[in-house]
Amino acid sequence: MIGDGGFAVTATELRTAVARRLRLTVMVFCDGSLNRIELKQRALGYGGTATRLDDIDLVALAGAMGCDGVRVTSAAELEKATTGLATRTGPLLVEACIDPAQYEAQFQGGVAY
Ligand SMILES: Cc1ncc(C[n+]2csc(CCOP(=O)(O)OP(=O)(O)O)c2C)c(N)n1
Ligand SMILES: [Mg+2]
Repeated sequence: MIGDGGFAVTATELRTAVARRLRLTVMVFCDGSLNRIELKQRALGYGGTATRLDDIDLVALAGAMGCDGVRVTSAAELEKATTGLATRTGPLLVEACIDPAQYEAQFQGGVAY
C-alpha cells in the first residue's frame, strides 16, 4: 500500500515484479497530492506549495510495463477487483481513487494521529 506521491518515485519497481512473476498486489491511494505534507504546510500557515500531483493514468502506466491494472472508486469495486488474487501469475496494480478530506479530520496542529 502506497500513496500516489510515493508511487511516483517507485513505479518502475513494477517492471521487476513483472519480470519475476511476483504475485504482488500494489495498492496506490490516489488523492492527487503529497497530502500529509500539504496539510503540514497549511498547519504552519503556508499555502500548499509544490505538493499537488497532476493526474497520471496508473492503469496505462502499469500496462506499459506489462502489469495488469485496475482503477477503483468504491469499496465494492475494490472487492470485485481483488477477487481471484490467489490464482494470478503476476503483479496487479490497483489505482484506488480516494477523497483526501478524511485526512484533515486526523490532523490537528500539523500532527497526524
Ligand atoms: C524517496 C523519497 N523522496 C521523498 C520523500 C519525502 N516524502 C515523505 S512523505 C512524501 C509524500 C508522500 O505523498 P503520498 O505518497 O501521495 O502520501 P499521502 O500523504 O498523499 O497519502 C514525501 C515526498 C521520501 N520519504 N522518500
Ligand atoms: Mg497522495
